[in-house]
Amino acid sequence: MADARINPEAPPSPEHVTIWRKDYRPPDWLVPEVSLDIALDPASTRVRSSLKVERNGAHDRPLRLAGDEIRPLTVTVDGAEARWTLDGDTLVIDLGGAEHAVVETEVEIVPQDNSKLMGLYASGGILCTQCESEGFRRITFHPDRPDVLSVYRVRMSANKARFPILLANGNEIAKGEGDDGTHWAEWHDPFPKPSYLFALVAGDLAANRDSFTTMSGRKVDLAIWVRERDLPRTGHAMESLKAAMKWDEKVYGREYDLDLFNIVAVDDFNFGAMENKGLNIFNSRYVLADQDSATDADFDAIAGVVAHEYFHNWSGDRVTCRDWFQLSLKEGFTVFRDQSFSADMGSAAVKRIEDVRLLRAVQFPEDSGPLAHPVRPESFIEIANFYTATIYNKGAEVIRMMHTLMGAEAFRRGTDLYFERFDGQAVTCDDFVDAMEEASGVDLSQFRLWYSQAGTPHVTARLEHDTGAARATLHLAQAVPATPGQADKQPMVLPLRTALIGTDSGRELAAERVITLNEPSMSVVFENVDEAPLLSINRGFSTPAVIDVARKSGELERLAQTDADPFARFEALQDLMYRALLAGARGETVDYDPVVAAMGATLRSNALDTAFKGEALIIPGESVIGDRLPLVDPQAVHESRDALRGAVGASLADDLTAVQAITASGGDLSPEAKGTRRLRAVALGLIAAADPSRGAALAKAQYDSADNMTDRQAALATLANLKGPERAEALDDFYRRHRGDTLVIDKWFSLQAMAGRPDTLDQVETLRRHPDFTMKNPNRLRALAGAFAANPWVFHSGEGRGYRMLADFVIAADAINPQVAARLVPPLGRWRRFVEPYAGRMRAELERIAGTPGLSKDVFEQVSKSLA
Ligand code: 0A1
Ligand code: ZN
Repeated sequence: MADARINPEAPPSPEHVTIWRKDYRPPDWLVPEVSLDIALDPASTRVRSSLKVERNGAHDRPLRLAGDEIRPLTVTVDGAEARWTLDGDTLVIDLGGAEHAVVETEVEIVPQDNSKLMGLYASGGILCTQCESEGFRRITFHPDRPDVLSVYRVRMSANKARFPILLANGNEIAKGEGDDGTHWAEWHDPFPKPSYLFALVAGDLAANRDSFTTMSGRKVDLAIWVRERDLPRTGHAMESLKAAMKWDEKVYGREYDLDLFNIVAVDDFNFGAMENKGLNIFNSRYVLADQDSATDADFDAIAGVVAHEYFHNWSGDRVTCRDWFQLSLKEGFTVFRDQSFSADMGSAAVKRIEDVRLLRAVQFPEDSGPLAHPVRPESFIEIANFYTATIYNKGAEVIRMMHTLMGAEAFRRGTDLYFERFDGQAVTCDDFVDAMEEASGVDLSQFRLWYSQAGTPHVTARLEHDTGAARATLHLAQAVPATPGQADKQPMVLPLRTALIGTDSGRELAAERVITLNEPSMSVVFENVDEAPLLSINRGFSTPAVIDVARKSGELERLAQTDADPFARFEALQDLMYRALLAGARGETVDYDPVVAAMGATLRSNALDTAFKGEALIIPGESVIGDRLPLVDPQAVHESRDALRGAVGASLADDLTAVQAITASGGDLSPEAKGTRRLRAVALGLIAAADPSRGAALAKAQYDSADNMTDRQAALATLANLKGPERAEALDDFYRRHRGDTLVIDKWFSLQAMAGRPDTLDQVETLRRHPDFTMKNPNRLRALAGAFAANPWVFHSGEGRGYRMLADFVIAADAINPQVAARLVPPLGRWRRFVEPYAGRMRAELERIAGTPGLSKDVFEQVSKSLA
């Protein structure tokens, strides 16, 4: 075949090129049908593909099919030998003047050697695929862009004993036995889809089967596929799936469309899970759970991720993205949908607090650092680097703001119009906003800046009260900071849910309303304010902004006690904590009394539920404290936080001891029971901060008597921070008890890497050599390297040793799995935020990574942008 190549010497395409949104062009060729014939074998898989292609518009350009680490064995066009060449990894086929053709190729791939976990790979004896964003090109030659939609027919064959189950998208239409112990199955997916939603799975799997009857009365078969021994841990995922199916019918009017919905759990997976049409593939940590192995947070995460992937069936699969710059079209919207689902299933207040905590911990730093990018980026080198908190979580906040601005009913009219108008199409964020605007009648022209401007807006607020005139005036101003490539910003649309509360009476002086700040500054007048008012602003975190309020003395204390909005009440208490924490970090003398009093009142309040108390009493972590300082001295932040924890633990010892003693049955997953366990954990940590030996004794007792992983893990986390014999005893016991249980052993690694101890870096080094440690498994790598890098005091300790260790992890992991390696870079990328000598040492490690030969484009992009 080689002699048919037009130019066998064509140079490879340059690596690390920047792709721009402005360069988008519709595809030259469409592919209405794809037919695959795959002979599966971990050591050598043959993929024969047949593409029906159609010229798209009038042009004379050849067909270009993307490939990645594959070589064509044969290429034919309409059954005859083709004229083709390779441009780097891209297969270029000359189709002459044909308007359509059938293009067939054959390649060989080696799934067992695929350590990048993109394309077809092996995970613990299972063969599975991951194609988003650009993995399909590692399986076969294809345009592999989301605006090329095809109907897929897939025939798979494999050894029947090793791979008794063969799954793909859609429905199974035929199956049979082959020669030499093989069998085959043919699957057909009637819904046209982009290649990133293609999936297949082959393995020795058992199913938890159930069914769901849709609102129009169709029965859908549901199955969760896992290893036989994991079947008892699939119940929660199945219940979550059925609840999500029902919720999407009720809240969005969306019904499932195939007769079958499969979920498969694998241990080796780069992200959380994947919404392949009719065949979702999951990281096993988001499927498997029981009382003994999973915490409440794990149970909640499973429900959230199962729902997220299911919701993608409409927001992602039926209506997909035109190009990868539009990623937030499906991700922001789907995160908003899964957040709303989880809020409806449990405590809405707690869910909102958790979502905002995550946004502030991950997205705000991203938005103010070297990797800041708009919700709809303008360019990228490696799209895998853009599965970020900005695209997902800030993207969800943008959708939430539309909901706030137009109200639930108009919002639903908008989503109905969006789904109806764009069903079966690949569209843009602007298409979404157009539909919302049209259906609601709300003008969203200025609002669209949320898609194009990066950076977290800063709002300043000051409330004036004229007692004589019984009038209050709220003065608001906004500024959006400069971000890489965007020096000047326009004023944004910031919906601020606001109310005024009587300082003495606690009554509502001005009912809650949405104030839309859309000018650089503005003033809002409230009449009939006959009492000194407290300002309750940005309730429910209605705008993802930093709000700086000029507060009178005592105002936060009053709000922490009286605000009727639980989120605002939480914020007031947090702001009191920050006041003490920041003063401490600046080396000022701190008055702990106000914050201790407010926390005590919260703890003792009869009006507040336990779940809320558990959240509200969490003292902010070192990283988010640092985010509120002009420059960070990690040691000073650590000492300040320790001091506050010690002061609270000592002053509230009796109250804390009382709540630490209250237990909830391990099998009870109600918000109240989860809240009880959460509050216990928070109390235990504070008690130990003030009195380590008492803390150790209580933790040991909690560990020994725990009937669930939440209590056990919380106890172990406290012990892991402490000295004394209980620590090693409990860690050893935990390891012995859960040995071989991958997901729980991940916790064992993390807990030690998260410990706030002077010798934690030594422990991380020891754990790196532990026989259970492997960099090939992304969960395990994150459990160790990701965890210690998220432990600020430890990461910044040892005169740069923590940075060196992280850089070593990045360099070693990059040779195995670039996507996962690249996600370890951001902690070093924050170097500009730190005082010397920290900043220089962090930068030096980024430079060392940058100088490593053969760097992937994933790590190259993160590191070069962090240094720029
Ligand atoms: N669409 C998935 C996220 C995802 C992206 C890439 C992956 O492989 C590298 C896997 C999953 C989601 O939002 O759940
Ligand atoms: Zn998603």
